[in-house]
Amino acid sequence: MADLLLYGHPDSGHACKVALALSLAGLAHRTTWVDMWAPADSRPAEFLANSPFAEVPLLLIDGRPFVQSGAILLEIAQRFQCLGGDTPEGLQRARELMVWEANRIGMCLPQLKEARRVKGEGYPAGAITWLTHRWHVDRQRFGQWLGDAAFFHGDRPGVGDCAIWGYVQWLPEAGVEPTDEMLGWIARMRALPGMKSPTEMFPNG
Ligand SMILES: N[C@@H](CCC(=O)N[C@@H](CS)C(=O)NCC(=O)O)C(=O)O
Repeated sequence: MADLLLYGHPDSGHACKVALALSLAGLAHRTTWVDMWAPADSRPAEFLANSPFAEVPLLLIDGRPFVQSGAILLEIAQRFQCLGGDTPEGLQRARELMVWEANRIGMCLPQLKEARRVKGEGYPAGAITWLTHRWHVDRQRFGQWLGDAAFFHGDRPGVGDCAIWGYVQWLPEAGVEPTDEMLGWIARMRALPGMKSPTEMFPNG
C-alpha cells in the first residue's frame, strides 16, 4: 500500500476535494495541517520544499509530490483505479469535470466566499457583480452536467463529485443560492459514509 500524506487546511476547498476523494476511496492516509492564513515562510519545511507556490493541497505519494487539486484527483483515480478512474469513460468524464470545475465553479465560489470574509475589501468595483453573473451560468450548467443521475459520475460518486464538492459545500458562505438539483446532490453527498467535515479532514494537531 502506498504511503499517502496530505497537507491541507479546513478552510481550503481545494484541499477538501482531495481529502474527500481519499476518504470515499477508503485510502488510508495521514494529514498535516498547514496554516494557510499564516505567512508562507512559516509553513513546514517539507511542505515548502514540495509545494512550488506554498499552496495546499500537497499530496506526497511514497514521498513524491503532487500539486494542483484537479491533477491530484486524476492521479488518485488512475493510480488506485477508483472513483471513476477504473474505466476509460470514467476517466474521460473525470477530466472534463475537472477542467470545467477549475474554470468555472472553482474560480467563482472561492472568490465570492473570500469577498464576504473580507467584506469586499480589495475587490475592485464590479468584481462581485461579474462573479455573481458567472455563478448564475455555473448553477445552470451544474444541472446540465448532472442530468437525472445521482452523482456526476452516475450512480456512484467519482473524483468529479469531489472536485465540485470542494466549494459547493459552502454556498451560504459564498452568499449564493442553490438550485433544487444542487440541494438534492448536496444531500446525497452529505449522506455518503465517507463524508467528513473540513475539520475532521484536517484536524489541527
Ligand atoms: N489551483 C490550486 C489552488 C490552490 C490554492 O489556492 N490553495 C490556497 C488555499 S485554497 C492556499 O494554499 N493559499 C495559501 C497561500 O497561497 O499562501 C489547486 O487547485 O490546488
